[in-house]
Amino acid sequence: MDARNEMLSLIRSRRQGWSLEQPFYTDPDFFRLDMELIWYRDWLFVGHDCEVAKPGSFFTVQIGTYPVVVVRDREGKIRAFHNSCRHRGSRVCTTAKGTSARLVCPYHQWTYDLDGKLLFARQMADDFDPSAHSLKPVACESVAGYVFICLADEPADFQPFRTLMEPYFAPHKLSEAKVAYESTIIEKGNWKLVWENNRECYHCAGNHPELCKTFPEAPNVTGISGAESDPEMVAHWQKCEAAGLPARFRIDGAGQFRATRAPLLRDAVSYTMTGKPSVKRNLSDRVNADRIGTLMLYHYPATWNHVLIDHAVTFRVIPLGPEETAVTTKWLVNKDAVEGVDYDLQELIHVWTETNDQDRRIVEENAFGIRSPAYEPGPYSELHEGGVIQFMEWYAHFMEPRLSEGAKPRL
Ligand code: 3BY
Ligand code: FES
Ligand code: FE
Repeated sequence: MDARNEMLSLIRSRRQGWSLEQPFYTDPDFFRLDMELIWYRDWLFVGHDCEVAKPGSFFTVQIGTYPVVVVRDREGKIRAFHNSCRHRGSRVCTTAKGTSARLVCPYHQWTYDLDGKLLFARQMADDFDPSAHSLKPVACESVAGYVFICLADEPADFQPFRTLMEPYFAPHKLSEAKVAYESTIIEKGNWKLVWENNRECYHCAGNHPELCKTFPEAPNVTGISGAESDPEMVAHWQKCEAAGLPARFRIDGAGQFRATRAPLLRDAVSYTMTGKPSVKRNLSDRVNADRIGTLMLYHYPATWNHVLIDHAVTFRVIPLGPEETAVTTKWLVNKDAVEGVDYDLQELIHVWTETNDQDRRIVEENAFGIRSPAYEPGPYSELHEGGVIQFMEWYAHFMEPRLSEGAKPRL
């Protein structure tokens, strides 16, 4: 049986509420199918508006085999292009980030405008048509300070996500923030293990001593059910909404994204060891309420986020191989906050730096055990791992129709 049919039959025969069979976490052909059917087709968070603050600022990102450059053009619009020169295919932008008035290919200096048009190509034939050799665009949308791209020729409708996310995030003015710090860690495990771990806090008490000082391990905070019947959550939502901050738990019909606010433990306002703010200036002057807790958003398959009163922590997941995933974390603060004056960088990043490293080890140990021939799928806790069950449902329902589109009938 080919990999496509094998994956389809394993998805159809899987036990709901149980982890997946081994090849979903290890097999190179299954990985290629994840890339083809999810990562090359859906919207992916890649970075922030504030990372391309001025015309000509760009950053690059690699999604599987696709190098992409995200750049702000002269009109202020954020655009994305395939980072592959229309001459002989060299990467045009070769650094992680930069600023340039034009995009100049280092190989033979073909020169592109910030809107992708080819401006100069030296000494080509008389009948050479520059207008037929613009950089190829990649679909790109920016919402409330977050830049998303989609590699598909016909991208899915971005509007439902924008409609849900924008009112929650706009008051925090992340498009005007700055990245105080970023880190990328490589986790030796499949990207789905990174998500499975993220979608539950069953592991928190045993693994995250720093985070547990402020972040509640209650299943209705991380998971997808129970918050509406929790008086503390409902009171928190009412308080935030009275201050103009949408707060209620909302999830998309297909389960691909959800936003909600939750209070932090005790009187904590920030992810520090004391719970006290780590930045003296608030992120946004549009937020005028105390103890707003954390605004949490995920969007499968590439991002989860926490926005607090004084900073935001954003996460980007990118698969590197069947058993390797890059997780990039960015700490955003008010653009006028000065390091060493308004915040101590080590204090700002301490809790999530430790938490990320703890989660990396968890994912790597999980991957280790799954490689065993003795591994078999195990049951999730319905109470604590409802979020993981939900992730798996999303994955299975996303993959199944796409796999069957291309599956060859079995002989
Ligand atoms: O970052 C998160 O949202 C998840 C929730 C629980 C564990 N992890 C911290
Ligand atoms: Fe880019 Fe030749 S490959 S200019
Ligand atoms: Fe964790």
